[in-house]
Amino acid sequence: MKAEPHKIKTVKNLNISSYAERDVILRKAGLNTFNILSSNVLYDMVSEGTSAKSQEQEAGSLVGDETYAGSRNFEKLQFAVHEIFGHEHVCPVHNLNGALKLITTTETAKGSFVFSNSDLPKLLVEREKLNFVQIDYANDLEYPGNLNLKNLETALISAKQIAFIFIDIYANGYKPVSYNHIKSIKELAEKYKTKLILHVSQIVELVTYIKSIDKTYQTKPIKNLVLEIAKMADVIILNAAQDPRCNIGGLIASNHYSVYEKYMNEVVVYEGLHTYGGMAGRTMESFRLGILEMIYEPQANWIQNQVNYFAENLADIPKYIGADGIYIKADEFLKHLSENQAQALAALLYQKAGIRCLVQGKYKNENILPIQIPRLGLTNQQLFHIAKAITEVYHERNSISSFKLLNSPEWQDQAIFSWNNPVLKRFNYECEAYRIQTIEYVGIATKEERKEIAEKVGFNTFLLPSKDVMIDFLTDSGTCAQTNEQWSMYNNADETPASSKDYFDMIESLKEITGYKYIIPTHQGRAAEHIMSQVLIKGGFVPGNMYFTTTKLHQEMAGGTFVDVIIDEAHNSQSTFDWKGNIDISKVQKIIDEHGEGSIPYISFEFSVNLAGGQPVHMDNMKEVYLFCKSHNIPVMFDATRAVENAYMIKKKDPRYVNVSIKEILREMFSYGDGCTVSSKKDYLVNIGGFLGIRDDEDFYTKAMDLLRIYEGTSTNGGMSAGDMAMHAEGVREMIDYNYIKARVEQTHYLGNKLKDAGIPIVEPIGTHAVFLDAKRFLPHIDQDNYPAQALAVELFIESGIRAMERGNVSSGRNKKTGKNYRPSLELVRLTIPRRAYTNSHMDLVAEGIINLYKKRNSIKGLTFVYEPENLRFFQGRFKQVEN
Ligand code: P70
Repeated sequence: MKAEPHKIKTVKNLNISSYAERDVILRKAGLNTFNILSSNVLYDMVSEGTSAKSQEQEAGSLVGDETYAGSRNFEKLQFAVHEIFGHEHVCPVHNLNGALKLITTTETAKGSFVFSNSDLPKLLVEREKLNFVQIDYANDLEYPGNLNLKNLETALISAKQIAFIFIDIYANGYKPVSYNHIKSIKELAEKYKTKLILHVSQIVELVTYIKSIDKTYQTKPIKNLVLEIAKMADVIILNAAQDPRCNIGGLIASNHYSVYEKYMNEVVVYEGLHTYGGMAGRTMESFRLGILEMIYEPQANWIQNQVNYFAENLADIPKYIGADGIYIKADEFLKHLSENQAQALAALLYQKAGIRCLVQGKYKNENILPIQIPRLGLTNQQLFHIAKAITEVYHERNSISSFKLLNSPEWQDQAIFSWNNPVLKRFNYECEAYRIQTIEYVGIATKEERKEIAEKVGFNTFLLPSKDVMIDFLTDSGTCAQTNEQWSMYNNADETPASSKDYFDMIESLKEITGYKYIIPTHQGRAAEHIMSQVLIKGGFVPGNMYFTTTKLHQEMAGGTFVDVIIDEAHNSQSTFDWKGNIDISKVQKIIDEHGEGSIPYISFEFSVNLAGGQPVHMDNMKEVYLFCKSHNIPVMFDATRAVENAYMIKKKDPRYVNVSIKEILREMFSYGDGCTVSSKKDYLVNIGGFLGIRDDEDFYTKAMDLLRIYEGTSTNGGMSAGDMAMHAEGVREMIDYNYIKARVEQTHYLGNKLKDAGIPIVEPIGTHAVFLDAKRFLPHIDQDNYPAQALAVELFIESGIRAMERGNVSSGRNKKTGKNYRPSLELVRLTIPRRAYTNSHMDLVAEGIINLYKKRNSIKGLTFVYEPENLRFFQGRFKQVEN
């Protein structure tokens, strides 16, 4: 897969600092990046313990059996280890150090030898008075971790007593060992009657590498190769914070009971009991799930793809490509420095762009600087930017002329340096301002399977099971990823039907943005529409800038008639006017001329108009409409569901607002209205919720509150849980962040521009929340009564697993009197982009799928109804294909 086989579930906001701030921070840290506080780091480029977890792993950390002995989590962990590694006896440890300690302290024959391909166990081996011997490498270009077997055998022969052979299967993170080599070493271990201990923390990365360069293994599942390799060992040690993507934890496993027994007895001295080994129950549960998940092929391939992508963007840089990132040859990068090249480069990268890389272990003059990628934690867009920063530093490398040690440290983390204060070019950060915290796997069905599924659900994308959908662009409603801050608010909420602090938090956050006196929470947007329509409409006409299904329905249920007053350009999918959401005041004047101003209960004014293609309203239009309505005593009620996207477009396109904050723009927008209904599931960054805002009309407020108590919930929750209100309060604070909203809208534009450049007919300008395919131009051979947009949405799913929504003839329904379809001017497929949930790699995949489909568009068939509900038929309708 060319994109992540998962979407984003939760995110962690990044810390963006200025060049001047970093200068101060770096000095304070003695130019040693280890000592920089994480809250001052933009990108922590270390792979250990930093990976994104799956939502299942995250959930696992809530089902810990926190007991001293015989934890359920340990039992389950044992099963997973047996299934994936084939070893029966498991000794849990608190981390990799714990594992190294056990394998060395259990060797009681002092002076016996440990032979290794990595210096990982060296310190502990020597502390235990064993002899550590690092065997020479074989200089194998593909497998630089392979040893010179002759030298190993000679060493084995000459050693009086051998403790074990230790093989790090991906030595130092960039020296992989081959399958056959491990086999040969196992044979030697048997021949010389010693144990082979494999360090398998990056075994999936090794196997993925082996598969990518060696045809023999290409078609072999990762699972099988992992099992085969692990079974060759007498003992495996595993760091939970590597391939299993946990933050801490580890284990030792073996098939020999006698070996395991020693560990089991020793584990109580250093780690804990043999059934928890220094890990919390919840850690074992996340660990277990991580072990089961890590062999998932699309995920393993994605991790490797990212490493390769990162490396490709660092073409000029002297480096090794490793298991989890790239390893810069700092001594070549900073050739002109005579010492501390890796440490100096780490300082430069932090100063440049807030990137933190580490040099760890015993202090020495280090020449390799690892730049590891937190697994699943970053997007390719971010990696691209990081690579760009590194490349810029490479071109500016001569700005540094010295990097001197000022103390005599034993360890790298103790070192303090001074330098010549190099001055670097400023680096502009233009990326998602968050990193990925947890992920949710997406559906992976084959094309053939999808074909069957589409038929089964009557060619209606609303009826597709989400588990079979790869990229879900059905809606941007309630589908956004949450931040850690939102979750912590949720967890801290006071659940009560009475007055919770969270209710007040939500209300105050919205008063601050809208400037309205009354804010009434509802469970979602249509509930607010219902209440407002019931209070304000007593017959008459409700002008609006294009209909929205639920809005119009509630107006009609209250006895009103919707009248479309959007400017004509909005109905032309090819018009490129920037403000297609504007209201044409002359159309409102016409209603007044014909029926009198008293016939209009209010004007329904939507921001960033959904069904026009996500088109914004100009600030002057809001002002003019408001002044016009005021002079006719007509209230202006906004549908402010996508207010922030509209505000962003104003900032971007109206030169008067370039330096005005999103919050101030919003305040001005809301000032041109008397109230609003909102589905908070969109711009307000929550999965559920909505509200009704009223500027100051007390009578309206009192009546609305009565209905709220009848239809929704209590007066202080409106049918929302305190947790959801707490998340909402935080969502409002986050939605006005310029970096966030910019990345959000620009992602939509990124996809739109890709399609446009490929000649795909889309609605222009590109919307803020969605890209709309123009089905009339995409499928000119299908008559509108054979629902081209519906047919296109279905084919898109079959072709590439993308789920989109029809917004055309099916959605607009039939004229009840004539029985004929309305045949609206816009016959569209909406590709709606959830907030913070997908990456630009997903956008690339979607664009590719649509372009492929466009090439075979002539083979796409129209549809007819086989089941047609009377109301909102797009939700439940079923179709069959017709011959064109
Ligand atoms: C969408 C969603 C909801 C929505 C909206 C505007 C501008 C109000 C609402 C209702 C969900 C949807 C709803 C009906 C048909 C298809 C999809 N739009 N105003 O995907 O809010 O859903 O919270 O009750 O866009 O566009 P709520």
